[in-house]
Amino acid sequence: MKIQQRELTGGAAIVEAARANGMTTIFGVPGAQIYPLFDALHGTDVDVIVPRHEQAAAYMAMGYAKSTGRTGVFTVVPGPGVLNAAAALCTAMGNCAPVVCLTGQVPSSFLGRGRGHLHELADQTATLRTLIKNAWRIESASDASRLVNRAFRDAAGGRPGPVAVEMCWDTMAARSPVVIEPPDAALPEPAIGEEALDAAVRLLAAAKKPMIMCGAGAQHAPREVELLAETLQAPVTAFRSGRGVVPEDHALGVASVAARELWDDVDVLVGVGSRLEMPYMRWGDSMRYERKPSHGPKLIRIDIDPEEMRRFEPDVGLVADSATACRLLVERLRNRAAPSRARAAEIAAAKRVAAAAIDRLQPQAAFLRAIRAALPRDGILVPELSQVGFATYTGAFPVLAPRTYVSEGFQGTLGFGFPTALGVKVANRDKPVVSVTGDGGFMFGVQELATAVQYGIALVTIVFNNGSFANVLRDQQLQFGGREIGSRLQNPDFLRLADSFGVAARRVEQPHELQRALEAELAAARPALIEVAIEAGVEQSPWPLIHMRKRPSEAMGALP
Ligand SMILES: Cc1ncc(C[n+]2csc(CCOP(=O)(O)OP(=O)(O)O)c2C)c(N)n1
Repeated sequence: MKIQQRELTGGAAIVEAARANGMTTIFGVPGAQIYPLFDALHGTDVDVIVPRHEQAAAYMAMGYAKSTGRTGVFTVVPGPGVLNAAAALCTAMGNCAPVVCLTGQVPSSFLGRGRGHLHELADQTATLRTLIKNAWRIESASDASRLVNRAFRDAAGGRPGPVAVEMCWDTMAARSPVVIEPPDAALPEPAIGEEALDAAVRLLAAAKKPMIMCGAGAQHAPREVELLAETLQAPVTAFRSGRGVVPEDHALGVASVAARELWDDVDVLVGVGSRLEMPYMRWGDSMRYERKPSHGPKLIRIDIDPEEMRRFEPDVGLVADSATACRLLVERLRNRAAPSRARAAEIAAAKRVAAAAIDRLQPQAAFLRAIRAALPRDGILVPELSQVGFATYTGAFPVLAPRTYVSEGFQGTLGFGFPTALGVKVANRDKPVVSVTGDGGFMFGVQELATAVQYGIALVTIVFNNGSFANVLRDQQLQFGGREIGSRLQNPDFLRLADSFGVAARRVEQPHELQRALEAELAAARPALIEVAIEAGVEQSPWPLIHMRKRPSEAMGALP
C-alpha cells in the first residue's frame, strides 16, 4: 500500500521513511546540515535523545540494537560528527549490531570540490564503506524512502551490522513531492545446501562428545539451539556475544572455563553464528592465522555470511539462518543421535572445576557474584574492558537469558560500556540494567551522566576505581621490568562529580556492600553511580583463565 504523496523536506523524508521502518527512538547530536531532520522530529512521537558526544549517540544505538534485536538509529553531522561516532560504528560492525546512521553532507554543488566547506571530508561514503556494511548518498528527497528502506533492510539482514545514509545540506532543506513506500521485505534466507546438511547430520550422528559454541548470530535462536543441544546432549558455550543463548545455569549451558575443561575431548564442534575466537585464537595461537583448524575436533559452522566459511574453513559449512539450520538438524537427528548418558555428569564436573578456578580470580569474582545476586535473571549487564569486565568472560558472572550481556565484540573498544549501557536502558526501561566499568574506560564517556539525568535513564553504573589502567600497569610490571609509563590515573572525586550532574552516588569497598548498594539503587530506579574503591594492582590477572592452553584441572597449579 502506497502512502500519499506529500511535500516534504529531504530531512523530513528521511525521518518519515525511518518511522515507516519502525524507528521509535533516535539518538543524535544536531548541527546545521541536519537541522531539517531534527525539525522533522519535532512534534512526532519519536523519542529523541541527545547525548553529549557523538560517540555516545552511536553506542546508544548499538546498545539499543544488541539488547532488543531491533535496529538502532542515530543521527550526527557529517565529517567530525561521523568520525566521532566511528569507533562505535566499527564496534557495532564487529559485534553485528543492526544500526542505521543518518547524516548530512556539504551542499551538493561543493561535492568533491575540496573547497573546505563545513565538515567536508574527501569522500564520506567511501570512508564509511571501509568501516561498516554499506553507505549511500540520498541524492533527492524523492529517493529517501527507497534508500532508507534499503538501509534498514541491510542493517538487519544477513549478518546484521551498521549502515549509513547521507544527504547534502541543500537537498535536506529543500521541499519536494515525496512518497513514503512501505518497508522492504526482509532479505530472503539462503537455501541450505542438502549435501552440507547431510554431511553435518552424519558427523553429528557419529559424534561422541559434540559441543556447540554460540556467537551473536545465535541470539535470536535460543529455543532452536537448546533443542539441538538436548538432542545431542551437547554442552553449549560462548565467549561474549553468544552468552545466555542457553542459560549458564541450565545443565548444558557452560561458560568459557567449563567449556575449556571439556574441550580436549570434543570430537565435533558446531559453531552457531560465531567467529570461534575463543577456541582457536584465545585457547590456541592468536598470533598465527590459520585458514582451517590444523587440529582439534571436526568443525561444523552455521553462519548466514558465506564469507565466514572462507575466512575460517570448517569441515562442513551451513550457510543459513541459525534458527533454521538448528531446526533442520534437530529434525534429522531425532532418531539418529546417540547422546551419551555420561555426558551430563562430565559437564557437571567441568562446571565444578570451573567454579573452583574462578573462585581464585579475586576480588573480581566476589564482586561479580554480588552483582549477579542483585540482578534478576532478565537484568542486563554491560561489561567494559576492565579487570572486572574481563573476569565476566570466564563465567564469573553467569548469563541467564539471551541479550542480557551486551559486550564489545572483537574490537575491544575501551569506553564503549557506559554509553552503550545507557542505550540498553533506553530500550529496556522495564528491566534493571547495570554498567560495570573501570575508572579509565568510564572517563571516556563520563559526560553522559548529564544524558542519564536529562532523560531519566535509570542506569546503575558501577565504577571500579583502581586509579590505573590496571591491565597496562600489570603488563608493565610483569613484562617490562616495572617500567611504568602512562598507566596511573589521577581521577576526580567520582561522588562529587556524579553529584554535580545530579546523579545519586555512593562509595563501597566490599562485595556485600556492593550487593546492598546495587539492590537499593535498582529499587530506587534512578540514574546512579556506585564507586568501588580498589587499590591499584590488587586484582588477580584474569588472562590465565581466558587464554587457556590447558584444561583448567591440569593448569590449576599454574593458576593464580
Ligand atoms: C579504544 C581503546 N583504547 C585503548 C585500549 C587499551 N586498553 C584496554 S584495557 C585498558 C585499561 C582500562 O583501564 P580501566 O578502565 O581503568 O579498567 P581497569 O583495567 O583498571 O579495571 C586500556 C588502556 C582499548 N582496548 N581500546
